[in-house]
Amino acid sequence: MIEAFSVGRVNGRRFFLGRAAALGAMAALPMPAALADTTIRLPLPGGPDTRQLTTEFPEKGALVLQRARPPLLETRFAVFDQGVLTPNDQFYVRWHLPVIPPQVDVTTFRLVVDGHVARPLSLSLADLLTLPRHEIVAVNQCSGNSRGLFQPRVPGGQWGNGAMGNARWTGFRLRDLLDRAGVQSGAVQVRFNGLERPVLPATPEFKKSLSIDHARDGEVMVAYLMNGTQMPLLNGFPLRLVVPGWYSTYWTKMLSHIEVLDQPDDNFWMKTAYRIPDTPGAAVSPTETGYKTVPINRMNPRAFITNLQTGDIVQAGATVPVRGIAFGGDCGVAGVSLSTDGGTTWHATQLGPDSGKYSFRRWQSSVTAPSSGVLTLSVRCTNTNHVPQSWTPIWNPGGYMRNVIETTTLNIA
Ligand SMILES: Nc1nc2c(c(=O)[nH]1)N[C@H]1C(S)=C(S)[C@@H](COP(=O)(O)O)O[C@H]1N2
Ligand SMILES: [Mo]
Repeated sequence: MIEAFSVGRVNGRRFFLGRAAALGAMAALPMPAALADTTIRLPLPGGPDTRQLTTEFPEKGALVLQRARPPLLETRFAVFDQGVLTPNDQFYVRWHLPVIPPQVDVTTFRLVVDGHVARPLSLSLADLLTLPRHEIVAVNQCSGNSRGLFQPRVPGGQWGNGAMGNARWTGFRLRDLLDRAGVQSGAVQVRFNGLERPVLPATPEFKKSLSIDHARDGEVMVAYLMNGTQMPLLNGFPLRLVVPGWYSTYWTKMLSHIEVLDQPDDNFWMKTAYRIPDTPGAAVSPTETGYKTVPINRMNPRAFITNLQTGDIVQAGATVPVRGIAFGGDCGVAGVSLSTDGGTTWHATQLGPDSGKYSFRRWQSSVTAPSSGVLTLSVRCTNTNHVPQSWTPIWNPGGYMRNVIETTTLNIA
């Protein structure tokens, strides 16, 4: 049984109501017959071309199974064509350590804030709901999204492009919480930890840190709702950190401990893992060694076509609607352009409503199919910091930060 909660309203203030929801333990949900044993096309260079879909995870619909324990579940790319927000039951899932609580008791749960603070705190969910409410729409993207497309191939989860999602996050600013605890002078970083644990005590717990200024910037927040509703357990119920514009490795799920540090964090997940080359665009050549590295940080711009796939067939001379999503990374989308000639000429597409600078932005356009051969559609986002996507795929041994211009090739009938 998973102890879930619903959100109610008393005296105008939202609060959590504990309730035992019969969601079942992991892997216990019945699988709709239509989806059992279904595979999906997800071709990666060097294979495989197909993947298994799973509906076996609680509160989750059909996701691409990359690994079961700890779960790595990818969003089916077709989901991104359906709206600007990624539905909670379709949102990708990534965990590092296998011992994830199958339930969280919302009445006994506490968030601890300690370390270099004047007043260490241990707060219930009800306490946390008294903090001023804050909301943002933001893209949550794994550092290794699209890693499976790296050539030469690199170790790690072989994701396609579906290790990302966009949601409305509701909660409170981290700064407001830190102010309650009273950060002391000399604080340099803030470290975050969740409820899950490794199998062996020798394995380092999953802890990530942000600089004190970043943690207090008024954008970093702790969310208790995702798309206006209870967060799925696997996406961090009951609380998760949201770090707009930064890769999701910092977005600690099941957040239970916040520690203000007066020394830089040198735990494994900061010092050794999730580091990128300190080079332009985090790119190195596959043979390069001895370069300096830094912790991965801000996201870069990306754009995708969502209504067409390579190999689709269009009629000669037809008007082809083309649409998709884009995001600026660590800032907004300035524009999305489309090219049918490999980048010699670009034309601007029409942008959809702006849901905030850290959100997906929808775009649309149409092109005329040629009389024969193929139609190649390349799409490029330029962000409001004037950073465009480029034609050269970056490479680094972690398989991080892919953002090459995407090209979809259609066949003419
Ligand atoms: N507690 C906890 N939080 C975590 C992780 C984790 O392993 N444990 N993984 C991080 C990484 S690397 C990613 S990509 C995102 C995935 O978020 P999602 O599962 O909600 O899509 O969670 C982040 N937060
Ligand atoms: Mo990740």
